[in-house]
Amino acid sequence: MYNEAIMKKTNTLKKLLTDISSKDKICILMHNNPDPDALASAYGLQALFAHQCDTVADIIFNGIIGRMNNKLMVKLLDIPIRHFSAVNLDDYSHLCLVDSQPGMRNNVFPANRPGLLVVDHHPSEGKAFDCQFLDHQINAGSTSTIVAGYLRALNIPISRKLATALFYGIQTDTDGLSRDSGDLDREIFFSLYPEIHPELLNQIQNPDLPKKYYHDVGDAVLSGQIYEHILVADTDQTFNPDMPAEMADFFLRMEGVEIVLVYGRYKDTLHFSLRTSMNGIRLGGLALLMVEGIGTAGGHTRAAGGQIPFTEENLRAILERFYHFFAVEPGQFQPLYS
Ligand SMILES: [Mn+2]
Repeated sequence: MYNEAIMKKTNTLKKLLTDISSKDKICILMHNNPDPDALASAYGLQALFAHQCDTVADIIFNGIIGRMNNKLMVKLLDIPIRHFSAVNLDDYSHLCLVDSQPGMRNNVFPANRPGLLVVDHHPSEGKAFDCQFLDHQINAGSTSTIVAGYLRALNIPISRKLATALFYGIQTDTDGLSRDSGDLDREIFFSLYPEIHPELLNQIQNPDLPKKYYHDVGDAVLSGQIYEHILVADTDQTFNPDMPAEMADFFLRMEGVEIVLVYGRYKDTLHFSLRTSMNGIRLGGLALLMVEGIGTAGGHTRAAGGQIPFTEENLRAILERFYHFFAVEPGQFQPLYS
């Protein structure tokens, strides 16, 4: 599992961490509205600092933990997170960032501070930043894979709850190794499996859902429009900002559907998600194109998403760009449910 490059990187990391002591205050920042991969990789880095530096690093998030699954993950796996608004980053001697990079619009990493560790697998947005240890593996299916790799290489014990978190992080980011993943993801994923807590994982995967959830499902189904293999749906006002992503996954399972766009409003923000089962479309790039000049976006080849301030004009703009990208017209679409 551990080729020379990984060992070399791990040794560099180990050396860097010898300069950190229990007196240092470490902050592990995740991207806004953290997903399971961000949560798990932050949790893993916390274990790394505890073991190597005998210090308790704080895990900080901004935005919200939206999805039921993610809320349960935090609760059941005892991930100790703090909200950005409740801390002052100036109080920390060292800042780390996982599942994102300084300068990206999906995080609140301060522009005037250098990073200690930055670990990510998303394509760079080309902005330079200062950091002591950068591990940017674009071929990794998840940041959890990279962090679990450090723990393994340094023989750091992984608790059952941490193993469950890392396993779930890889599972969700790679859709069970079926998307944007490679050999290292596979090896780490299977090596973690015997160490997870299956009952807790099952609860996280199958949470109780509020009535409002089914209301949003109804809106999405009733609004669905299909043309050939493309489906577009509107969840309207949603009870949480992850509903478009959840509905996009749901619609991608429909026979014959290979490209999905779902959007919906949460408070004053329009959230949208893109999914495809096809090869050769770079949805992350499409998402950036759709929000150009109006919002933020990111993602991978088969899954991506973004946020824009909600106005009819902005909504029209992102839809036009989406239709234009696939060279289709809204008028060609037929209602899914009639
Ligand atoms: Mn990730």
